[in-house]
Amino acid sequence: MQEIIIIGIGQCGINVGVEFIKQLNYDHCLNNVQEIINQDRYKQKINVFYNENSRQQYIPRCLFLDLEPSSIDRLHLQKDVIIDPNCCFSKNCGSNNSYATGQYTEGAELMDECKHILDKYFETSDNLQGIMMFFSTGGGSGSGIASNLIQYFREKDLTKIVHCNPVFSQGITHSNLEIYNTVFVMHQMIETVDIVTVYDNVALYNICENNFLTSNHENCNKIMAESLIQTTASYRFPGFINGGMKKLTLNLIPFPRIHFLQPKYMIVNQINWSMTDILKQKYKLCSFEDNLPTEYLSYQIQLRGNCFEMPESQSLLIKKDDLYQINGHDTHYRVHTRIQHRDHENIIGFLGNSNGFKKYLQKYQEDFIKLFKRKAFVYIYELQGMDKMEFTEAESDLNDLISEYGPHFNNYQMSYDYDEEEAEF
Ligand SMILES: Nc1nc2c(ncn2[C@@H]2O[C@H](COP(=O)(O)OP(=O)(O)OP(=O)(O)O)[C@@H](O)[C@H]2O)c(=O)[nH]1
Ligand SMILES: [Mg+2]
Repeated sequence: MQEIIIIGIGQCGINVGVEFIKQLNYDHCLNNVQEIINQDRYKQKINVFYNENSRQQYIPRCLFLDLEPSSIDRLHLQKDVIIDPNCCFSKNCGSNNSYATGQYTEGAELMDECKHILDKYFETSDNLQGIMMFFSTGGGSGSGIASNLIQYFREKDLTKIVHCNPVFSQGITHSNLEIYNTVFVMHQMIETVDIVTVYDNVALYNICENNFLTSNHENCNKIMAESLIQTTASYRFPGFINGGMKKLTLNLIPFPRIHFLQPKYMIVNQINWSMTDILKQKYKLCSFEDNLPTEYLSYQIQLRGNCFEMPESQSLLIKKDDLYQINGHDTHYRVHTRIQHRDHENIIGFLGNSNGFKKYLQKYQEDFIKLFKRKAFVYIYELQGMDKMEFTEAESDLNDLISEYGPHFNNYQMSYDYDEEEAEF
């Protein structure tokens, strides 16, 4: 059955997770009590994100956690989405925006209840595919509790794919602690997680502006959920080329630590689209910037809808001199979902493993160094039991990742140049 568990942590993670479930309900034609209203077309693979209860309602397989009650309380008041209240946990303390509270003190106290729910999901699933996690890297609850869970999955030696979907807020952070929190949770994500899809609030705000929407969290979450709906469409519906979490990891992650992906998508309602259009202007870029076309190690193109069944559009995507041929290596692959989105005829999604993430990380590296050189705010973390070694370890892991980005991408380039010269002789 290939089930997936959704985990939303902290304010941002819960908001995004709930919005994603709302859009899943819509995409699978579920009514407001989550019964199926279109049996034929949409039932396929609905069990990927839902468990069916005895009243034929589809309840999402999820877990929501926070250190303050407001987001969970709001979740229970939602009228158009049903989430099992036994899968929602909160405390009354807040984290004061500190990773240490989420990871070590208050957050750690939530772990027993979470593990109990997760173990139940592991036992009752036929063939669990993986876990999708949502949180903001800057939040104390989000980053700290996410790290706790990531460590739990590592200790449990799960053979399932752990896919994080963190929201970064580079350049618009509300506090300096967000820099530290981000570097700490990056340390966990670099070492243990299988895939990370990087979302960035500034990029999401830009999409809002370009589409004449108010730039607020609510609209950002809608855009992010739309992108996730596209990413997961091939897991949930039949198509010509099916996708899956394992396939994604195998195809897009050539070096284990280089697993940070950039998501984009584009709604195509006319037939005469061109690849250049899609690449250059019309994509909704939800993540860090890139420098097309040479900076991709690998990428996935997700096609959804009927127009992609035409032979010419297929050939467009595999043309040898395509802009998307990266360093001469044919490192892309496609997934295709036949069933259209209920609102949009055709959508193209994109997930790329890009060197652009290196520049993005360097900004965090600079900000971290500026703060840590002065030992600014370190006492907040020390009061909760962290020591300075954890700061230096997280920093050096980030530095290592930044330096790994260079050689991996350059080696690809070099090996291609070498082959080409060889071929001429
Ligand atoms: N896209 C988006 N970003 C959000 C949302 N809520 C908060 N953020 C951003 O996430 C960061 C703060 O994280 P929160 O999720 O509020 O923090 P938390 O995980 O609840 O942790 P605490 O610090 O304990 O409150 C800030 O940079 C916010 O701009 C949301 O609903 N959507
Ligand atoms: Mg919060």
